[in-house]
Amino acid sequence: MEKLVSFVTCAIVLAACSRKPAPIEQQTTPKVVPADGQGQATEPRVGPNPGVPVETAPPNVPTNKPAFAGQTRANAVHTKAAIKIDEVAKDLDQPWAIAFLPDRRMLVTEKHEGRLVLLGTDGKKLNVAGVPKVDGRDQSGLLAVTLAPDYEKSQLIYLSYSEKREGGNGLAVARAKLVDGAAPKLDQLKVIFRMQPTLDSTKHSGGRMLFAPDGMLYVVLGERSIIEGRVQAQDLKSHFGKIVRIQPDGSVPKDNPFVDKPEARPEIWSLGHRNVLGVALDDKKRLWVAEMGPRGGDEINLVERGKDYGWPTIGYGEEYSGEPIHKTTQAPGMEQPVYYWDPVISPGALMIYSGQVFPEWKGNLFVAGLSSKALIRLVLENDRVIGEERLLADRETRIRDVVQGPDGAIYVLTDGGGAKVWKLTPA
Ligand SMILES: [Ca+2]
Repeated sequence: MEKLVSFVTCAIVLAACSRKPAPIEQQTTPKVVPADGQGQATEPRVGPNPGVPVETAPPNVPTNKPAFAGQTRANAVHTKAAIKIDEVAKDLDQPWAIAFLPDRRMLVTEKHEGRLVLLGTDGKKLNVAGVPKVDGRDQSGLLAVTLAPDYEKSQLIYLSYSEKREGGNGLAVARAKLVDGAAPKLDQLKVIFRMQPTLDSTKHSGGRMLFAPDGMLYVVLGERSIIEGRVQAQDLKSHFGKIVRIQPDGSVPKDNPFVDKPEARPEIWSLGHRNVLGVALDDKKRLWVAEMGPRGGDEINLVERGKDYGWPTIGYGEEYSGEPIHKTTQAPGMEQPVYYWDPVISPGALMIYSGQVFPEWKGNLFVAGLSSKALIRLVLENDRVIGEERLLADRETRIRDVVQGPDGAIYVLTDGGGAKVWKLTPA
């Protein structure tokens, strides 16, 4: 049996290796394959050959120089094995996040309508009743869903969403008991956190959440996009442009970095973020984020306690109008991104692979690419990016979320109307 397996593996690797690489200029326009074939193998090789960067377009801000070698435009790497893609769900409406239940059903949020969908392993959908009313305009609505670490005992789930308030809106985090069955519903719903202050903006709420091994919940919070919010990313009196760390009941952990500063909001863990939309832990349980930047300034950051990630003082991008935002790309007391993209890829989510199904992907970062319409793979060594790959680019589809399933397969949630969930396994 072992021999057979290794023969099959070799055959796939050989098949992949014997493909004649196309000239670079042809590969930058990837061939389109039908997007809805069940179990169809896809050609993972999109983009230039190894040894040159994946990104070939000119930067928006060519005067900006990286702070260290490899901070941007890493050389292309290619996955050896072909990938099989199975469509496991379809017809989702503006979905934002997926979370697996222990029995491998999925919870999916639908942003604009504020629907929480319980997705069966057969693809059948049930709407979960009792979701709070959301402000579903523009980038707002029902955002992330996360299970409590003790879900099997408590049945508690956490939702982040934009809520309408007197004088504007803001992100809220609620937890509730998921009552399972033919008519699933939420019970004992309680709001445990409210982003402050209230502001009238439909953009940059952040919203993704993650439980750390110490039981604390990290919630990422955007800076609301408008200038009035943007400047608060450096202000400890505001939650805007911060990552917060709270107890599962919303209370403040005593060891948070700013609890002794009377003027600071005590939930703050890190500051100076624009619009973090991806969070993941690595095998050392460190917090990595993917941050939606301005034009020419998407970032990957390794987030540490109490540190300042620079926005809007420093950065690598510019306004959408082409006007400058930052005077400089570096400043004392402000952290450099591990990696940045100019032009941007528009990260929707971040996942660090730790499964057994794709051995060659272990420890790699996966970014859901919205405007880049790809699943972006980053290979790291000593906390630096040494390779980049754009997977699924042949599907030309915006990708909103990416998670590792309990089975070790990778699940990709596409964006917009008529969205799908794809399951990725080796072909
Ligand atoms: Ca930054």
